[in-house]
Amino acid sequence: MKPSVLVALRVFPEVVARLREHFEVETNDADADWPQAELIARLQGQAGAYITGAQRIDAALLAACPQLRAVCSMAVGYNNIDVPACTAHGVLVSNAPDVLTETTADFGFALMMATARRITESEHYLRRGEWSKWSVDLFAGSDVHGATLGVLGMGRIGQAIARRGALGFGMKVAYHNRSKLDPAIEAELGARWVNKEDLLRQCDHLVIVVPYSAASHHLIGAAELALMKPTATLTNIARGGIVDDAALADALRRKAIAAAGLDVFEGEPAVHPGLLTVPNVVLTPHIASASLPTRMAMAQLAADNLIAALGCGPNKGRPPTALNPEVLGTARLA
Ligand code: 8YV
Repeated sequence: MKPSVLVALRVFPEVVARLREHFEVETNDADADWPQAELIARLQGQAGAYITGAQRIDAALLAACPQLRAVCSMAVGYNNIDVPACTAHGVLVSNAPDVLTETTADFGFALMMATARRITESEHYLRRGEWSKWSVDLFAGSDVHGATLGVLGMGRIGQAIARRGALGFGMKVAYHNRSKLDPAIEAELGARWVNKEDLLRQCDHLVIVVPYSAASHHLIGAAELALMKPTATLTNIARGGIVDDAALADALRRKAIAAAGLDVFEGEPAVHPGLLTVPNVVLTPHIASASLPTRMAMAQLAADNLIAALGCGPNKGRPPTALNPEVLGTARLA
């Protein structure tokens, strides 16, 4: 008998068809996120869960779903999954790194440019019919080329953004990360490590790409925003909760920084009301990885992982991007 799996989000039909070659598949065709109790109820008897960033996999869920053997996410960020608890329960976890790096970096750069050059703010003005004449400082923003790019979190996506800035736009790159880059990569990017406070003080355009964890909760709040130049911009494509949205809305309202570009929000899809009423912010609905080819690659990678984790397909027993491969071969997955 085929193992059964739950696909907790609406995903491309090609991907579901592939999963059906190996599994009995229950899908979420309504495309609405199930409340936690319903997710747990639907996971009863399922060997695998195909998820994204919106489903919470915690110790209580694992205890309530003893048949679960693999949790495969089509997102790179996995702050919604308690990986140590999964490991303790012998449940394999995978995420979807690499396939979205360049697409997400494209978007981060685009959002930073739209923020610096006030693209949506000026479009709203035009759409409101307020454009009556050219004037010398109409929506004058700040330059991107030649400016100092500050990258907070220098992982794969941070480096891809830095590369765009340094090689494409002649930007000076400063970064802050727990670990320093390999000197050869620093040289290629012309990137210099600075502490967080200096990064905030020096940068013209800050781009936030750190993973979310308890340690990065409100990494940027009122005190950090106060260090930034009044001409600086802040772009967040990482996770809601890294920036204190209430403090950011206040800083934008007071023009303590010039502008912000936000793809992620605390408590999304809700957005802090203060951010909806200030003009100097570009807001997008968590779409940094959303090019069709990339979303397909992310979805297929999650399927590759699930198929392999549950002992099927060409990678049988070797899920390509497992986060806790140490559970392979243990009781639940043997
Ligand atoms: C996803 C992301 O779209 O991969 C991630 O970590 O943030 C995005 O690419 C999002 O997680 C979907 O929930």
